[in-house]
Amino acid sequence: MATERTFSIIKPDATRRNLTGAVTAKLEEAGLRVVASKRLQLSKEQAEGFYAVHKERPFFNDLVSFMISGPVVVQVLEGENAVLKNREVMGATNPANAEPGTIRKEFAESIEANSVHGSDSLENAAIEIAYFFKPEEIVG
Ligand code: RTP
Ligand code: MG
Repeated sequence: MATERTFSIIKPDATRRNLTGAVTAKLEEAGLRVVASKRLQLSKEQAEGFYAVHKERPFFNDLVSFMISGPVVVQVLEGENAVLKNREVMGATNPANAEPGTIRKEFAESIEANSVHGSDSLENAAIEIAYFFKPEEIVG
């Protein structure tokens, strides 16, 4: 097992319902440690850049609008197999398909307003962490 860092976003549907702490508790209960965290209002340009891989997808414009509809909390999570562990505790993209006990099963409103983002690979985690954090803002 390897100690990894992954990147998480608590999305606007969750901050709006004051679920920042509840979502973070789920991450911590899964064995992940929050080693960096900040609350941000994303600009349209920031959201478009972050989700650039999805720019040809039919849901891209709606996704960007949703992600700038309110504050987000961006976090760096550290732990054993953090990338996979975070994906497991998040649950499936569509909350209807998410396992019981996962963040999306308990909190998500819809396939779009699904409360959290998590990096899908170690390589993307490094890119996404660097998009939002300077090295000195991360304290392991
Ligand atoms: P994420 O990137 O946010 O961690 O979620 P994911 O890997 O589970 O899902 P992905 O396929 O990467 O999609 C990114 C986000 O776009 C929104 N989405 N909307 N309307 C739709 O059909 C649809 N599909 C995806 C969700 O907010 C999803 O998390
Ligand atoms: Mg994704």
